[in-house]
Amino acid sequence: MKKYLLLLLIGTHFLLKSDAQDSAKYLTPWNQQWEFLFQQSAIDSSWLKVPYTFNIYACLFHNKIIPYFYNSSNSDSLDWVKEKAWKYRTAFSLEKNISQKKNIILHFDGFDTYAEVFLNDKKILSADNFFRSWEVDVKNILKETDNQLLVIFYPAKKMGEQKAAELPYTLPGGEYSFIRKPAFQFGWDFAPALVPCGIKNPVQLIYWDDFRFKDIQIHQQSLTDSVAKLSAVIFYQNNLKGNVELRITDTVTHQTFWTRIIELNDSGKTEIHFEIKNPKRWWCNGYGAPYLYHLKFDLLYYNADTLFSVVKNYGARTIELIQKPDSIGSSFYFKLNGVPVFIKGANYVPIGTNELWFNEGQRNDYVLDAAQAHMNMLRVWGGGIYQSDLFYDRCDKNGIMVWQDFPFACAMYPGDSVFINNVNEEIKENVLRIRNHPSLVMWCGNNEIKEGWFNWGWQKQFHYSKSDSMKIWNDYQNLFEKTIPSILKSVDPQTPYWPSSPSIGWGHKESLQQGDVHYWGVWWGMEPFSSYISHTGRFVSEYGFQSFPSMNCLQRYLKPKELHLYSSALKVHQKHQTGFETIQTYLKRDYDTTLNFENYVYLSQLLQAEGMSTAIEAHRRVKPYCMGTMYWQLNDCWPAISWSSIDFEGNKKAFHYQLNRLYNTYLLSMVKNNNDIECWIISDSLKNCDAQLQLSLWNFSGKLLWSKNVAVNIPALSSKIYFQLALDSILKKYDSTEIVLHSKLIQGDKMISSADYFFASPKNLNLQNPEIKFKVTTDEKYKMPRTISVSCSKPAFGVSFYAQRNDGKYLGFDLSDNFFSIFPDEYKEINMKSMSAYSGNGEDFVNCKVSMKCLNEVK
Ligand code: BMA
Repeated sequence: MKKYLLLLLIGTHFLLKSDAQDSAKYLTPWNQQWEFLFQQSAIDSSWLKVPYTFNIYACLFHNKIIPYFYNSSNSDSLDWVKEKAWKYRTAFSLEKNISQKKNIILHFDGFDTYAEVFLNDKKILSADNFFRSWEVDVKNILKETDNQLLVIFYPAKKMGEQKAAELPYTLPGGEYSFIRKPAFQFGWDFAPALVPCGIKNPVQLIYWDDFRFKDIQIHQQSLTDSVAKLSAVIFYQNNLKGNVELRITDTVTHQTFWTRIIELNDSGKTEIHFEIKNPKRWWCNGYGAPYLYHLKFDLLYYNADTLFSVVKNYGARTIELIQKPDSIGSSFYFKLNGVPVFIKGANYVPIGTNELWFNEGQRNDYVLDAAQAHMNMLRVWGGGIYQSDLFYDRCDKNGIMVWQDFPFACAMYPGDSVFINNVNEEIKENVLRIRNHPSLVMWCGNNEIKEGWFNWGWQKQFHYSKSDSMKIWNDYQNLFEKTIPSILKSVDPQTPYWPSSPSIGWGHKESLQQGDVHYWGVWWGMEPFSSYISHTGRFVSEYGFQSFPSMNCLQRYLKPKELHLYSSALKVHQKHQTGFETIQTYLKRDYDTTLNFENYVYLSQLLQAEGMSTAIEAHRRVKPYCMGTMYWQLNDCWPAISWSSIDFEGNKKAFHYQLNRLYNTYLLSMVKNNNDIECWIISDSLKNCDAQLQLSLWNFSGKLLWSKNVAVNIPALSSKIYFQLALDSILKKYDSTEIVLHSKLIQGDKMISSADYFFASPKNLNLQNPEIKFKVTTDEKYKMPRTISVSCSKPAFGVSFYAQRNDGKYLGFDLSDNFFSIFPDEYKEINMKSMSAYSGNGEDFVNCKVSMKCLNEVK
């Protein structure tokens, strides 16, 4: 240590003692007057105030020019917004300490999408990619006062159309194929076609004299139980000559990993190597703690002034995607730290059609919701975006692994050099940004393009000649099988790459024998839920079923008179062409359908939960044949009737509450196989476990007809049948419409799983009034419901609680459990985890009414 200090003094004595570190000034709508130009007619225009975001729809709404774009059918009448060019401007002065700096740049962390930027009437930038950031040296353009910054956005749709017209053939995807902008913004089967423009993140003026820190990339060279060998590449801009001291410490344990002299150079890049002894591993949720090292890098020079100080998280883990040929096809599973992990997850879509730039942190924390539902992976879907740093940080912290699609979906893309170069830059920038996160476990080229090319009839639909076809497919291969893998090879060689999800369309039997599959036989194919059982696949990365969002969500965005099944405004929020009919067809198979709107909303959620339970239980039962299940879709990008398990307001649907059972480490699953009811237990635990399997047969009048206790020894990481019951033996004695088989798995005095088996479809069950008693206790301080205790006299199903204001408006909330079944020998206490007011008014909670619905009453 002493030796290094001495060297440091000698080596750096000629450095100027100045404030060499870089600093930044933000030009945000909060600290700066920003305006946008609203041109009503050729002669009538005015500059209006930009609110908290530059998003053009939000700007127009806040200036009372358009109604709220998510409400009623408003999104349908806003096409004019995307046809226009929009201008934004601000003026700023420079404090002395900035204007005298040797270097000043403007850093733009993203434009949506085609932007021209002018500073003091001089064009400084043309941007053409939503997914990139940009920097411009403005030192010689800036003045001390009254700097004018102007950004003009050109309509992306028109830009796309122009580029499409230059090709001799049509590409599926239309204009969005040509534009590096999130595809779903152009309209999807869960998203409206609101095509926004705007500055994505706050503009920064960055200034420095001699040294600017840019980034640190940590590479794990090797990992064993005794040592993690790491390298760190530091990127910077530098005018300093000589040596400086670099320290690497952990901000939590205060352990020092490195203190050395390094030499700054003109190439702007220095690589160092260091080690962590006996590293603690980063594990995914359910398999261990997601341990993170918080590595603080301090770069100091001789007088101990700091050139930069930055903290980077590092998680010690290895990841492999194993595809090994076997007697059926080939495996598809992830090994984390050498352990095969059964993936339980969901597909993640952008959290707003307009991306709520700036305030993501204040929105619902979906990553936490995923972790609490025992998930271990999210797939960031290719029709959306590369997520924000906040998202990956949350995944690192919660042990949620990330399967990241590159943003290409359901279309063919051009292959010209301008497009490919643009994509090249985009991919390099984003891979470098995301790859340091231990949660990142897979890059995937695109969503459903290979499936589309071979199965969706594009060749016929767009009348491709043989040579068109060859050219388009070559462009595909060039991008997803050559360009992207070669970038990854140089900047992120350790993360697995999968060119297209899925590899084979669900109509082919091979899709169930190798690779990942998007199984849409249910919903798109209208097959019964039971076909999930015969179509399990090796890794099911998409499957899903729609339901209505909560009444709380519906009431927020639709007027009371629009809340009925034939409402045209409601239809606007259903973006799947035959969505309503599909829900109704499946509902009729199993339930008495109703015209009562609130009951319909409720039944649609039970139906979704039933379908998804059938799928997830089937996927888990056949492990390790199948090693992953990721339903479509976790969240919504606007108030929609969609496949999501959490609605746009953050309310969990019946299905999401069910995940607590379905994705738990232990799962009890009862399924009919010929004349038997098989009782399976699936374990994702790394340890063996002794437990009691308790089975009981009830009739709907609340009488216990039969019961049995079985001692079970459940091996680690297993799926097995522990009990079989002959159907005949039960149906000879009892009427199938009068009974239910209830099972519980008990470890010690804790119930670790439970399941119900019905002998007839819900609509044929003679359910009775369960005489539910519930008692609500109120929080003394906030006067809001705190716990609900529940008991019943007869078996009750789909028991669901609601909180309403005095005027009937539903409040949003998160309960510890909801939509559950309860039996006469059980007592349940559920907790209010959080509540959201209807009108931002805490008064809403005070004395709100708690009500209950259950299937017994609704059917
Ligand atoms: C999947 C997705 C999306 C779509 C969803 C529901 O295959 O990749 O394209 O929204 O189906 O149809």
